[in-house]
Amino acid sequence: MRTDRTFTMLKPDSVEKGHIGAILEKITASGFRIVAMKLTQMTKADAEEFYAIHNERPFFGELVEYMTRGPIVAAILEKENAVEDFRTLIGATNPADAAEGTIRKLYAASIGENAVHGSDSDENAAIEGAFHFSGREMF
Ligand code: IDP
Ligand code: MG
Repeated sequence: MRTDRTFTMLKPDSVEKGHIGAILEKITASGFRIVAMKLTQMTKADAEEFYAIHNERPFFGELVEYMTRGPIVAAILEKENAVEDFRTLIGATNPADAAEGTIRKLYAASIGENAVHGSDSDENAAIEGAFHFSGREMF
């Protein structure tokens, strides 16, 4: 049986605040295997493409600015039921609504600067993983 994959980014605020280690520890302790990982910085064009689905939203400019202001950790994660379980682990988009113990509850500052990304479907996980990694970088 195929094991599911999801895609994540530890966003610029997580890197700036020195939270990479703590967040990765939480992810691996929750049973996710790291399939691909790197420190990288998105260009404005990259972020506009990655978040194209939100380009009509009032916060789009702010989102692109935030996501390009410094490096991120991009990673592909593997686990049974990866997409849904990872969304549960990170918590609600707005940390004020996120459950206790979730990554966003622990590390996010606001609905905009919310520490981590998690894919919302298997289809988007594959698209987003391929956006950041070549086949040779996936294990
Ligand atoms: P998600 O990351 O929980 O899937 P989405 O609705 O897909 O949330 O939004 C993508 C990202 O856009 C969020 O993670 C957050 O960084 C940003 N964002 C979402 N809603 C707002 C908002 O109301 N104000 C500012 N930024 C927002
Ligand atoms: Mg989303």
